[in-house]
Amino acid sequence: MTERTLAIIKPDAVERHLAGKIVQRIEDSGFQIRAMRLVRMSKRDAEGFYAVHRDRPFFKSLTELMSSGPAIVMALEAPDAIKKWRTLMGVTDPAKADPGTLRKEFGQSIERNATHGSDAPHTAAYEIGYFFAGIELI
Ligand code: IDP
Ligand code: MG
Repeated sequence: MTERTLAIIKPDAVERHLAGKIVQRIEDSGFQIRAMRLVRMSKRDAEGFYAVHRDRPFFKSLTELMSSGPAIVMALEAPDAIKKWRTLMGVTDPAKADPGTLRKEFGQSIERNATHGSDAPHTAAYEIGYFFAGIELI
């Protein structure tokens, strides 16, 4: 089933000039990019985006990172896009991610792990809507 997911190239990866390589991997993997924008989140924007994690010990540091510089937000489309993108990213902690995954290759720590991906259809819908108006989705 064709599906959409929200992908983010996080500020740690944009700052390290890894965006081009990551977009290349997305295209090579067969995703259609349906929307894409460079966004500088405010602290409040990042807190809203990661609201499900507000009680976690890393919330403050995570939202500081996400608002520390520009990120690239994308709506990606493919059959089974949510799972497919999470597989390409690898697990949260780069040290535990499979070889060849984006987080293994480009992540620096469990927090500075280069990319974000939605984890379920309802979060994908919410997260795509957080950054893109319907008219911006191609
Ligand atoms: P996910 O990005 O793989 O879905 P989540 O558990 O949803 O992982 O966590 C959201 C983000 O919070 C992670 O991508 C990572 O940047 C950060 N994070 C998760 N767990 C930790 C932790 O134990 N320490 C520091 N940062 C963390
Ligand atoms: Mg998550």
